[in-house]
Amino acid sequence: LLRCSSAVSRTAHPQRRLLSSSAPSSLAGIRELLKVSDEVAHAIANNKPVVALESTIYTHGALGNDLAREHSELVRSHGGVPAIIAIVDGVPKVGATTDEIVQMIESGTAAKASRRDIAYLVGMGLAGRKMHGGTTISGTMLLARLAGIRVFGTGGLGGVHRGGEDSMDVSADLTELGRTRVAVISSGCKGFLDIPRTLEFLETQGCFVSTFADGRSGNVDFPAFWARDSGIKSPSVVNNEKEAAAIILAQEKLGIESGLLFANPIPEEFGIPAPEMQAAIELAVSEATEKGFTGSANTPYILNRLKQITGEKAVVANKVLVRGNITRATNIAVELSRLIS
Ligand code: PSU
Ligand code: MN
Repeated sequence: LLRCSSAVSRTAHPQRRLLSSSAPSSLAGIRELLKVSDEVAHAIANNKPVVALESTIYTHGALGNDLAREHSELVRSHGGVPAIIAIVDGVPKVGATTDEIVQMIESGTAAKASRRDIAYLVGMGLAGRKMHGGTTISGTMLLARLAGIRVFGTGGLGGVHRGGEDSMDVSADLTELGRTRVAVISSGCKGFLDIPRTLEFLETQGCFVSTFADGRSGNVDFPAFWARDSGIKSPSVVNNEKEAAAIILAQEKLGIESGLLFANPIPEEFGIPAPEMQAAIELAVSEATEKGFTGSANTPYILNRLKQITGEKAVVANKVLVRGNITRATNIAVELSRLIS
């Protein structure tokens, strides 16, 4: 019943097979240009548990230079193969090295790359102007899907910004989740976003949203990044990684080409209740508006300001929750491999 025949079939030409059979036709054009590392291509072709990692969190997340290496080791320590996704010197890569990520950070010039930016950065690279791009959740999903990767662990999802009903600032992460079948594991989205409207938008987009119950019964909230609770009920819950893997596989077997969002609340002892963050968030959001940090510059500005205002506690919490999500993502990928083989 659970046998699956798409990207994971064994073959003598893993990379060619992978890139010709697994990608939705709308992404066909980028096949020639995408560089999948040998390790990741081999892992995908042999149904090993591969976990995609985004690079905006490294280039624009204000969390330090060592994070990519720590995340890669974390995936490996749980039996997975990490696939860092980034545009390095104009080349879209699945399986970028941690050294490449450090170079991107140190250059100080990496662009934040969502779906709309990919052709620009790659095209400019072809024209001889080589630029780096830290891929957001949307950019990472697109390239992961193309390579045949099913699972992606990260920190916070973009969303509908406060006042988004007027500004129309709605993250491209949400439309990507409507059109690209990759499972994203995050801690929900940050409290500086409009969480009810974000969930409404995801429903309209046809994105499945579920929260890990962690033994809780009754109402389970969709989490708000540092806070386990948001006051908004999650549309559904899952109890463990096996269930998550089965849902991902069902989506694939049904041929439903939209994304899945699994929300994983921050561990209780590291959670910072929303009221504690409230004042800092209000300040950062209003400063961003005053100073004109809108559009794609809004999220990085707010992330950086919150780090300055709230200090180490919020940074530690941020790092802890990302690690929790990447661990979950790896465990889900391991369960998926078992279901498929
Ligand atoms: N939220 C965080 N940390 C992040 C991001 C969001 O708590 O690093 C990044 C992710 O890469 C996400 C992107 O995909 O910001 C969303 O940006 P925007 O709001 O401009 O769509
Ligand atoms: Mn935006």
